[in-house]
Amino acid sequence: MRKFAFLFILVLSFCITSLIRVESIKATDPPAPYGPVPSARQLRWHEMEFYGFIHFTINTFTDKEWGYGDEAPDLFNPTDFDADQIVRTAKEAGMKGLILTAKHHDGFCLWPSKYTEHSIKNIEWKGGRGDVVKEISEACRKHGLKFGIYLSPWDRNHKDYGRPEYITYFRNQLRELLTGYGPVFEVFLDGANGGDGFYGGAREVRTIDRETYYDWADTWKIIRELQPDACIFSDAGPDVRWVGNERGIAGDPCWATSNREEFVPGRADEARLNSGDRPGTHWVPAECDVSIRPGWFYHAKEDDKVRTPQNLVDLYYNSVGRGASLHLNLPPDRRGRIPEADVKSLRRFRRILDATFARDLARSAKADASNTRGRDKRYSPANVLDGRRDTYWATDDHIKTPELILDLGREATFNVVRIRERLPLGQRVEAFALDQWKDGRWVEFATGTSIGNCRLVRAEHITTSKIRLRITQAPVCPAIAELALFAEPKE
Ligand code: FUL
Repeated sequence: MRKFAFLFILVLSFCITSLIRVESIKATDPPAPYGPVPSARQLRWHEMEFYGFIHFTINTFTDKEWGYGDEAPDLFNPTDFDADQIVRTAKEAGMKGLILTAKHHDGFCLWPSKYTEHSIKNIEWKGGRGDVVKEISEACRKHGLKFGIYLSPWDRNHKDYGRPEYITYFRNQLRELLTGYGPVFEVFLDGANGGDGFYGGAREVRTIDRETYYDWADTWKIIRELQPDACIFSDAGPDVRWVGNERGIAGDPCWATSNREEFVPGRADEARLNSGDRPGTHWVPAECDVSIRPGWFYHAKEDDKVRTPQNLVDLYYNSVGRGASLHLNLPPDRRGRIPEADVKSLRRFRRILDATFARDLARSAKADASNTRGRDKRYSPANVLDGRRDTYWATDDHIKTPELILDLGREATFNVVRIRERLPLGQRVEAFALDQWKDGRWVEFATGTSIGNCRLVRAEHITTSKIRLRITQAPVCPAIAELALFAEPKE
């Protein structure tokens, strides 16, 4: 009897320890985050990927890119302003938001600001009751686009520009824009600053100390207080950085991290902004701002210089496809509408992207990996196939250069591979390679560096039944949220 009891206890304790072991395998902790990680507002911004810019002001009517600041307000006189047409065009192009130049360098305000007479409230258009900021922000809400503002720090009209009083003025205007027009997803703070201007009639050159004049830390606090979800854009972030050029081309690599404290808005190393800093002190992803025409504002002489659909598609791969965002400018014409040529090009661009990304050719593949973290299903290689950003494949901590194979079950033809990392765990991968199964062996067809939010590898069309992702360099184990295959339509 005693012997039986002893045996029973032995079996029971064996079962309990095995259960605990199984439990501990199941309860494998996620990998520790590596380096800087994104904030909640940055994560929301990453999901947007593609949004628009609207440059519209007196310059549209004077055929200039930079107004001097002495323009008569009544020059602003759109003949057929249509906020709905502007926002619909953006939406049909696939944009997730729109940022409007509420005030450009010439100082004219597209909303009836209390703090200046140089605004839309003192013109004949709409009897002085017009408000472009209101109309565009409301049309954005109606069509489900997020709304953002551009308020030029440089103001060539204002008499106090260059003196402390102007900072109060600038901040008052920020407050008006951030409280009167609903939620704002991004505040775009331009780097162009200081030089000659009207300045209330002084007509002189004024320069400022870019480091101290705006007391950016306190100015940014106003944005945080009034619109905590808004990302702040400038050369120095703090949330989103300029990509270092206005051609819409992110670096390769383009790290989402930057040593942002080494930059000042309006004074930055463009090459470093283009590639980011690795490992970097902060998460400050890049935004590629670029215009669909040569200028930022509408000029009739550029009507035949609208970017082609294929050129826009290339921009998409060179920005979104490198982990940055594409911020594409659409300048309304003197009617106050996006011109037909631009609309046409955007439609075709959208059709190409839709045809490409409509179907992930790997969706029903079988995924296998050289290692799965704790052999736990939560980190299964199959997670790269479910189209979600919050599930991912990860490996044990000491496995930094694993591989993942997708067996497509049949031959498929593709030329685009999309890879995403699990962003809340930081940017982990430093280099990777892709192989196709060809004539009974693996053949490499692409290599790359940074992944981050999105890496689009665009290759020749490949027909194969299996592909392999090899992580070839990483300081820690990878966390891959997506591996997907697409085919660009052949013209
Ligand atoms: C530049 C400005 O000077 C241009 O006019 C435009 O607004 C562009 C987005 O930023 O720095």
